[in-house]
Amino acid sequence: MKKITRSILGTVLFSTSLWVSAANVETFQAYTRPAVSLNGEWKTLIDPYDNGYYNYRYEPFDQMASPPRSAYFMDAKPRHPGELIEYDFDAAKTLAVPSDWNTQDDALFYYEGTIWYRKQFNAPKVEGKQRTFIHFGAANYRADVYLNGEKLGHHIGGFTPFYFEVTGKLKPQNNSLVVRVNNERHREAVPTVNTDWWNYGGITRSVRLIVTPGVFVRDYKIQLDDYQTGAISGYALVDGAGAGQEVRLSMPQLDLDLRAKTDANGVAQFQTQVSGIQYWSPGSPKMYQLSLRTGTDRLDDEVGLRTIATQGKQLLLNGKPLFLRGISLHEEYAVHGGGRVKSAEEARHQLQWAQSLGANFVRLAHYPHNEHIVRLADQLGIMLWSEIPVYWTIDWESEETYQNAETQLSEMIGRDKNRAAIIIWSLANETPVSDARNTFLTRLADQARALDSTRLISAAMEKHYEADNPEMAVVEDPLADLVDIVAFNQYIGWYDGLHEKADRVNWRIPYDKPVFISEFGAGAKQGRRGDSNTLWTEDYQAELYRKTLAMLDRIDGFVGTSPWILADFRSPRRMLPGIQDTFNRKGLLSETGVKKAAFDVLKDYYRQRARHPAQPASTEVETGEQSQ
Ligand code: GCB
Repeated sequence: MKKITRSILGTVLFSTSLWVSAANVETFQAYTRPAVSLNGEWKTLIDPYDNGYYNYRYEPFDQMASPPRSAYFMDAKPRHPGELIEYDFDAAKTLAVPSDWNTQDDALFYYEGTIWYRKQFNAPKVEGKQRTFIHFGAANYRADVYLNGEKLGHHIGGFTPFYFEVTGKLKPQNNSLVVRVNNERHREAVPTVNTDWWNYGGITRSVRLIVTPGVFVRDYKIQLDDYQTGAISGYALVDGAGAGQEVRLSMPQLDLDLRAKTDANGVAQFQTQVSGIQYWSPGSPKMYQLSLRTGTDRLDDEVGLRTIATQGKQLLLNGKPLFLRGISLHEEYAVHGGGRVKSAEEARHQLQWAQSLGANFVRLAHYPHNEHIVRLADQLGIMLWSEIPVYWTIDWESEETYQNAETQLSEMIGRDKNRAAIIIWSLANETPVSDARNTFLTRLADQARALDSTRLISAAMEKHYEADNPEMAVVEDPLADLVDIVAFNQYIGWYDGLHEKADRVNWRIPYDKPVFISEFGAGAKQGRRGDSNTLWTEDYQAELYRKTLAMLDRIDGFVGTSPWILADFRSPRRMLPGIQDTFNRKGLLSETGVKKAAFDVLKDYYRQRARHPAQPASTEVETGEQSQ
C-alpha cells in the first residue's frame, strides 16, 4: 500500500475568521484526557429566592468588593456561637452529579429556580509547570462557579461544556467548589420560555479535574477533505505555546506521522494525502487511533474519516448515495428513575433501541446531547443530526439572544467537530418566518460554515398549503436557500386532519436540494388498542405511519426521515390525565422501552429501504442486496 506523507508547514488552510470566531469559545477536548472525577454526591441548598446570591436590597453578593459570609458561595460556618450564618452546606441534603434534580426528589419535580451545589475535594498532585482545570460537561441553564469563595466565572446554556483554569488556586485539602445552578426560563433565552420538553435543572453532566502540562494540546481538528484523493487536513491548538512549538500528529494505522509548528496563536496546521483509507460508514464504522504530541504533552483520541456532501437532490456519503433511516431522540432515559441521560450505558441503550428499529441515523433533538452518545455513534456507525435549542419563538430582535445562540452553536461544533457520526448541524426548529428571524439564522449559518466546512447545515422548517389548493403542501422558506438539506416537520394526521389526509396530499418543494422530513408522528398510549381511527391508540399511530411513509415516498428528492420520536418523553405541555400524565406520547416505545405497534411498521419500512436505499419502499424488488 503506497502512502504519501507530507507536511506543509505554515500553510493557511482556513481563513483567519475561523480563529477569530473560535477564540470567543475556547474548546477543550477533554473527553479522552485522564481526570479526577468530581461526580457523586454534592451537598445542595435549595434557594427559590436566590437568598444566597442577593442581599435584601437585591444586590448580587458576587459583585461586591468583599462579599459577606452570608453569601452561600463563601461556604462559611459560624466562627463563634454569636455569628449568624443562615446556611450550612455540611448539614444539607445531597444530590447526585451528573443528574437533573427533578427526578431525584419529588419536591423538585417541577422546581425552576436556584440550587446551590457544593463539593469539597483535595488538590490533585501537580508537578513543575503543570496546570489544573475544572471541566463541566453541562449544567442547565446558568451556572455561577466559585472556588474557595472566589468567583471563577459563569456559563449560560444548558447543553454545552465549559471549564475554568484553577492553576495556583487550589489548597492542598478541602477545597470548596460551589456552583449556583439556575434553570429559570426567560423570554430572551435560548431556548425561550416555551418548549415541548421538561426543563430539567442541575449539573447534568460530569465534572472533572484535569491536570495538563504547562503547554498542552487543548483542541484539534482532523478532517477528510476529499475521499477520492485521501486529502486530510487539520490543526492542533496548543495552549501555552507561542509561535514555533513543534506538534506531531500520528495515526499509526495509516502510517501517518506529521510535524508542524505553531503560529503566534498557538495553532499548528496539518495537510497531507493518504492512500488506503478505510472510510467510515454505518456499514463499516472504521475508527483510527490518533495522537497529538507536543513537548511533554500527548493527547490520544480516535476518529473516523468520511465525507458528506450533496449533489442536486442526492445525499452522498464518501461519494455514494445515501438514505437516512432515522429517528428523533430526546436526551431522556426513563428506565432507571427517568430524567436526563446520566451515563454512557444509558446513551448506549438509547442507540441500541434505534438500531433495533433498523435506523442508521438519529436526530439528537432539540439541543446538543451528551458526548457519550456522539462517541458511541462513531463506534456503532450511526449518523447524527445535532442541533441547538433555537426553538419556536426565540427573541429574534435581541443581539444578546443572538450571541447566546451563536455561543451554543460554537460550543457544540467545538466539542464534536471530530466525530464522523455527525453529518448535519441544525440551526433551528420550527421558527416563524420574518426578516429578523432570517437575519438571525443567516448569521448562525455563516458561523457554522466558518467553524466547520465539512458537514451539512440544515434546520427543521415547516410546510404550508397552496392558497388555492388545500391538498398541495409547499415548503418555501428563505431559510431553505441557506441550508444544504431542506428539512421540515409535518404533522398531517395529527395536528393537521386525520391520517387519511396523507393519501391525498402532494408536495411542491422548489429547491434542487435533498429533502428530509425531520418529524412526523402521532400520540399513542402504549397498550391502548382500538380501531385505527381512534386517537391515542397504538392502532391509530401505526396507521398514520403506514400512510405517512407512503406519502413521503412520493416526494421528489426524499433522502430520509427522523420520525417523532423513539420513546415517550416528559413535557409540561402534555397533561391529559390517564393518557399523557406529563408525557408526550408520540414515542414508538413507551418511556421504559415497551414497543408500540408503529415501531414494527417503521422497522419494516427501514428493512426495505436498507435493501434499496434509492427506491420507494412500495416499489421494492427482492434482491437481498444490502446497503449501509
Ligand atoms: C414539533 C416539535 C417537537 C414537539 C412535537 C410534538 O413539531 O418540533 O419538539 O415535541 O412537534 O409532539 O408536538
